[in-house]
This record gives sequence, structure tokens and C-alpha cells, in this order.
Amino acid sequence: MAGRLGRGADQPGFRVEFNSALGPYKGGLRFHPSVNLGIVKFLGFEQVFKNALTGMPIGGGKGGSDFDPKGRSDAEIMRFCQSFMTELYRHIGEYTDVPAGDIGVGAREIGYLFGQYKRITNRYESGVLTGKGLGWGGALVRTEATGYGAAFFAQAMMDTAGDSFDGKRAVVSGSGNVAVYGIEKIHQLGGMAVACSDSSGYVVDEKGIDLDLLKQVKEVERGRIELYAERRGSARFVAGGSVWDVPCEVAVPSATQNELDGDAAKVLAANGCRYVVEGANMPSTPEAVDVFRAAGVAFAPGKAANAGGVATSALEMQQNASRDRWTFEHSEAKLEEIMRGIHTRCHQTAEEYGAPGDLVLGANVAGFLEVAEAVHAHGLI
Ligand code: NDP
Ligand code: 8G0
Repeated sequence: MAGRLGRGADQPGFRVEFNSALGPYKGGLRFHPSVNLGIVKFLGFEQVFKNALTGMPIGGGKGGSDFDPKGRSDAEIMRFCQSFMTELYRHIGEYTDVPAGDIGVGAREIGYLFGQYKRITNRYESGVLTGKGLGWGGALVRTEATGYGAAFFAQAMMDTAGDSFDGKRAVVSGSGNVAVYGIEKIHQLGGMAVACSDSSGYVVDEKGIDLDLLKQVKEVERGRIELYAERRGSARFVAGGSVWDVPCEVAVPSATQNELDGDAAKVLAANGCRYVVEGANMPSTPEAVDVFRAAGVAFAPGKAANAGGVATSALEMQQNASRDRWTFEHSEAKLEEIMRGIHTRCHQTAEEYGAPGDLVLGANVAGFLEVAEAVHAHGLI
């Protein structure tokens, strides 16, 4: 089901409820000028199989608007979130459809959306949204989960290859939620991220990205990535260009769809890249995936590698339902276990279906079978 939200044709909003065989529709809301119904549908479709791979009871959906939050004041953001929820509230609920953030929608926006839902419905329904603030129903590790999860997934790939993160150079595109916490966990696991980006260009820092500075620039000041290079002697900023020109052994595309094309993939492979782990949703074009396959670069599709975010949202739902709060350590251990489980499942399914090492096939087959079996069990519609 696709819904068109918002008054007036100038600011459309969407929620695509794709499949609820395994649980309530679940997936993020994106505010970005590129958003249209086609993009929301593809993201919702992918979400169905990703959510199945997590092993958690969640169906798949996605939503958003072409509203551009860049340069808007807090008050403008709040008013847009309130308008959006004034239409969306009738479609969602703890047992129906549970949105969260995505590009352009973080903890601030989830707060405004939750406040409006509560105002309209007169219900404190914690489980209606995930990614909530820690003081009012949010879960520890949800903020870090997607980036941390992608790094755990990369580590599982390396373990299988008898390899490790030790001393490896990584390039992580984007500098938003997924990128920042991907870099944090890569550093904790012994790797070194040397470049990241935003839509204006990229920075290269041969001493390794300084995370405190990156968080200050992107999370606190909501500034452009160029500011990072201005404040850090070892870094330089490249306006425009491709972050994939920076040599690395591990590439973690964590910005947006189609950001890594066939040409970029050839450059990465020629520079010795050995692992590509998608933090974003479908950042690699089909041509890029073909290049990686031909060059023997290990490749993890987003529906497996970035599933830690939505899996931790399901953990948030679990904590809300039981009115419980778990510690950071407990939640992170669960996340690592889930990511290792997804890797094992994709790896084993690929072997079982005659394509050893092909995590794209493994993820698609394993996710599809789980959903198809549930749809079948529920009878014809
Ligand atoms: P954020 O909004 O926090 O950050 C997005 C980053 O990507 C920013 O640095 C942004 O740069 C850059 N970016 C976005 N669109 C473009 C574009 N068209 N061209 C170039 N750069 C772009 O989003 P997230 O980190 O949450 O999401 C990143 C990706 O990860 C998305 O594909 C999302 O769907 C996916 N994902 C997110 C999850 C989560 O839990 N947050 C879970 C699973 C997947 P700028 O600020 O200049 O626009
Ligand atoms: O928590 C979520 O439902 C969520 C939020 C943002 C992105 C995603 C995703 O898996 O792409 C999920």
C-alpha cells in the first residue's frame, strides 16, 4: 500500500507498507529532496527481506518526503514533522507499522514526530516509533547500531577468510549516522578509516579520521565536511570528486543509493580493495557489483550488512513492550550476535544453493524463503 501524505501537492509525503507476514511494517522515514515514490518503493521492497534476515518479528516498509531539511531552523523542522505526522498517524501503530529515522531524520525529528502522535491520539504508545531519545523510551545502541553492525559484519567476513581488521585502511562514504559509527567500530576493531564524505566532497586524513572532531562538525554543529579539514592539519578536503579514488582495503559505502558505480568499483579493485561492505541501502550499482565479483572482491549487500539498525529497532520494540531497559553492553552483545548470525546464514545459504561466497545470492534466497513461507502459511488473499 502506498500512501500520499500532506496537504498540497507541493510537499508530498509517502509511506509504503510492503509486507507484514513476519510482523508490523518496519522501516525508516527519509527527508531528502531526491525522495519520490519509486525510491520509497525500492527501499521498502529491500526492507522486507532485510528484516526477515534479522530473525526478528518485523515486516517491511519505508516512507519519507522530498522536504529538504538543510538550512532549516529547529522550529521549521518541528512544524514539518508535525504536519507529516498529522497525516501519517492514522496509518501507523505498535501492531501496524513502526517508522524510524533514515537520511535527514534523526533523534530530533523522531522527538517531534512522537510528540505530535501523542498529541493527536492521546496515547503514550512507545512502540509506535523507534530511534526515540534515551530519556523517553529509546534504546541504548540504536544510534550506533547500523555502523557498528556493518563493522561486525565485515569482521565476520574477515574471520571466514582467516583475516582481520588489524591495520587495514578503510574508506567510509558519507558522514551521517551510519558513517560515523561505522568509523568508530572500525577503529575499535583495529582498522583505520582514512576518508569520509558528504554531498559537497570528501576529506582524506592519513593519520586516521579523528572521530571527536567529526562528531563535533557533523552532529553538534551540523556543518559541512570541509570544516573537518580546516581544523585538522593532517587532513585535506577535495571538493566534488569520488571518495573511491582514495586507496583502501575495505570500502564501506554509507551515504546513499547508486553512489558507487562501475568505474568507481574498477578504481577500488585496481587499488587493492578486498572487502566492500554496504552500510547504505544499495549504494553499489549492478555494474559495480559485477566488477567486484569478477575481481574477487568480497562483497556484502546492504540488506545483510546494514541490518543491525533495524534489528536494534526491534530490540527497542522488545524493551518498550516489556517496559524494560537493557544496558549498553548487553545490547551491543546482542547486536554482534545478530550480525554474526546473519553472516552465517547468508554464507551457508550461498553454499547450499551452489554459489559459495556469493553473499548477494545468500541474502536474497534466505530472506525470500522466510517471507514466502510465512505468506504461504497465512493463506491466499
Ligand atoms: P544521514 O542523514 O545521517 O547521513 C547521510 C549522509 O550521506 C550524509 O553525509 C549526506 O551528506 C550523505 N548523502 C545523503 N544523500 C546523498 C546524496 N544524494 N549524495 C551524496 N551524499 C549524500 O543518514 P544515515 O547515515 O542514517 O543513512 C545513510 C544510508 O544508510 C542510507 O542509505 C540509509 O537508508 C542507510 N541506512 C540507515 C540506517 C540507520 O539506522 N540510520 C539503517 C540502515 C540503512 P549531506 O549531509 O551533504 O547530504
Ligand atoms: O529502524 C528502522 O526501522 C530503520 C531506520 C532507518 C533505516 C532502516 C533500514 O534498514 O534501511 C531501518
